[in-house]
Amino acid sequence: MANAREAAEAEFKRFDTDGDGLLTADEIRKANDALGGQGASESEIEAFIASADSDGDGTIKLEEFVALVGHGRHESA
Ligand SMILES: [Ca+2]
Ligand SMILES: [Ca+2]
Repeated sequence: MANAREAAEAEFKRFDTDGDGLLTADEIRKANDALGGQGASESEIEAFIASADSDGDGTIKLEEFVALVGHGRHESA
């Protein structure tokens, strides 16, 4: 599913506001606010990171993000 991966990469770049190639909790919080404005709680953001952070460094890199959202969970844009 190349399209799903491309969409995930584009979304990752949109989330990664400082462009360092890693999503931090702060960036995820801002992205979540921008997307839905549902005001995710700290624990929800931590749970999201924990679910994606396969190497356990506390941030989400592109391949971790793609692995998470590339499973068909991503909406076609
Ligand atoms: Ca970043
Ligand atoms: Ca990680």
